[in-house]
Amino acid sequence: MTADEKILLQEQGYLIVRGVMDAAWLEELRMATGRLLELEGADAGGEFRKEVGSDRLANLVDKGECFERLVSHPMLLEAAEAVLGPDWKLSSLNYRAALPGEQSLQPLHCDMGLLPDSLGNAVFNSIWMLDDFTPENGPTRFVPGSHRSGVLPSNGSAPHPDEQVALGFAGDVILMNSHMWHGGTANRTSTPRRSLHGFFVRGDQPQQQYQKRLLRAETVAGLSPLLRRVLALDDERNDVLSAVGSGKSGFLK
Ligand SMILES: O=C(O)CCC(=O)C(=O)O
Repeated sequence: MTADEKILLQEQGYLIVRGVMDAAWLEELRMATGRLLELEGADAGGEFRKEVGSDRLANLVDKGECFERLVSHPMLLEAAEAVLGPDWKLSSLNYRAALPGEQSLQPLHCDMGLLPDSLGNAVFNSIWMLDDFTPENGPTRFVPGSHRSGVLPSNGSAPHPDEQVALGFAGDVILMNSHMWHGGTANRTSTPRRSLHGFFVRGDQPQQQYQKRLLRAETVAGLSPLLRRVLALDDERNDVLSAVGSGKSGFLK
């Protein structure tokens, strides 16, 4: 990331990076998520939560090498550090597809319902576009600068006068300070709008999905030192945090 990109992320709260996933990786991610949706059926997303009007998958680091590659992407880690400082960790990797037919807006929210505190920012998110995000197919909406407002959105279900939508092409990635108010919109097309959410928190916060408990032994055995660091597997704070509140979330993520 350039210094200007980091400043944009800091100031407006988000940045859209073009063409991060090439055609082969995109296809791999689409195939893998499609297979998992079929395989998991009604249980899909169950390690976290289900949401009316969307397909969800959770705990994806445990479900394929293409996902491990995503959460350890150097640009992603640099952006997480730019927002959270050096004490960051993966909170979860989930899939979300806005489905045709659901007309309501997902409420605007800050991830985990958190405001920045005396230690700074606590949440960072990235949205990986597996399809083009168009005005019609349920692109993410957000209120630029709201991460510096010091308050949570009060009527998140309504459109906000200052909201914008993140448009882009399959392969692009939205990086965001997820104290910035954001949410999903309605998909008015006939096909799902697919994405992956790589969500990070500051080290003193619980992981949404406690990786040490959720990952199978065979997954853990194959992890590189970098991935162990990303997942904070050797960080003992997680054992305590998970006992008091893993999965805590003000809204979704
Ligand atoms: O998929 C999107 O456009 C955003 C979804 C979101 O913010 C969430 O599920 O918490």
